[in-house]
Amino acid sequence: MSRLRACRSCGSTNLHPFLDLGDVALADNILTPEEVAAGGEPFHRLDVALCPNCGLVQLLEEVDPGVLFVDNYHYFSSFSDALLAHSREHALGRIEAQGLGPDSFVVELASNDGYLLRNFVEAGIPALGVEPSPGPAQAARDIGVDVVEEFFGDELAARIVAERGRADLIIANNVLAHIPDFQGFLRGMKTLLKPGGVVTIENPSVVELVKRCAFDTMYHEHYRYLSCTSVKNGAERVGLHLNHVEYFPDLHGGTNRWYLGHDDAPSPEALEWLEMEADLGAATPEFYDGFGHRVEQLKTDLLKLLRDLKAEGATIAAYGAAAKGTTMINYVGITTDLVDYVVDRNVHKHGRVMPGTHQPIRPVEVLVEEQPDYVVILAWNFAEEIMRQQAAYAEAGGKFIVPVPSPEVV
Ligand code: DWN
Repeated sequence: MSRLRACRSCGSTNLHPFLDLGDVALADNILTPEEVAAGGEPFHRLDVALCPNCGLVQLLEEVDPGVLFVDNYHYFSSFSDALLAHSREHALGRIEAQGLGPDSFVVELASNDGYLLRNFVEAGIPALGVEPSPGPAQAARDIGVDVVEEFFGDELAARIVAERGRADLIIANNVLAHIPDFQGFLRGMKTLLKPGGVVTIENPSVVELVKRCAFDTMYHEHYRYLSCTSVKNGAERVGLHLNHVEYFPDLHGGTNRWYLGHDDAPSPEALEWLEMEADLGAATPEFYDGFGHRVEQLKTDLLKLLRDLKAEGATIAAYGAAAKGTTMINYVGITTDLVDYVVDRNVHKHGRVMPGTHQPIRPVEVLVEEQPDYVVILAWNFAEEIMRQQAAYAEAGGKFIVPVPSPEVV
């Protein structure tokens, strides 16, 4: 663990802290009850600052990625039908747009369980995943995806080029925020990308995060919170250029897809997004000041709602042992006297407990079996999918609580 002294992108030391969530458990450190009883569960300060020089929002306390993404990391992308559909659409779109075929080469950084590369493998297009977490990496191999089980950076990029050549397409979904060395990761992309090739990067937008009060998407796995502005500035520092921007409002609380290339050829959409962020002041302290007060108000409102319901004798569970769920329950203080357990479809999480507050994680079928009066949807980014899936629970009288942007019983 280390405290940040200078911006991870431009090196400026003029950082502007704007949110402090206190000591929070590690988001995906999903322990067994025995591991909790053994003691030593790590908690780290979760505080965030803006670099006004380049617009990058970043954590001030960095936890070693080897601690975050190896032993107890149980995040598997394929447990979301919506994400699988979204990823397949992107893969097929790139195959068509770039005319990818058997002589092409596609690399995904943070390829997880093969949720996306499987589409290229099925199309007969040579593909390579880079995934440091052993569980997801093995799950990818089990479906025929070739994986390098390492962290990506300058050195691995050069090794891939030497062994496999440069890539026509590099995909990096929900990973540019996940590695301490922001510029080294981007330099690796520059090295690996074939002339005329395309990099696509997906990540939740920090602008939407602030607008939606989605403070719970801040956790130690996310070293930074990205905007078109900060991605453009970071990319240009290594000789890549932001050439196009797409937006997916319903994915992970509002996700941008940024297209980078060796050439500087911005589309009208890219220029519009950069202008919109400039008009909002997304790289200025004023845009972030006041966010802390809104977060504190959400905490107060959610705690009051849960305490009032418990005072009425209600039973309350939660849905989604999500990383964002860890920040929410730890910062708000949703202990086991308020929420009894958390359900999740990810079987790798069953029998374990939520980081920090230690609610048991159980199969989703429990909701219909035990019919708690309320279910807090911690994975609110999938609320529609989850409520559709749990229609039987709702038909039997169960009610959902969606905590973001402000707590609401639906
Ligand atoms: O950056 C990251 C984001 C993109 O994904 C990663 N560092 C970790 C992860 O964050 P998260 O865990 O908050 O993401 P999810 O995908 O919102 O987590 C959803 C949780 O809910 C997973 O544990 C799976 C579960 N789930 C479920 O039980 N039933 C999800 C769906 C859609 C469902 O129907």
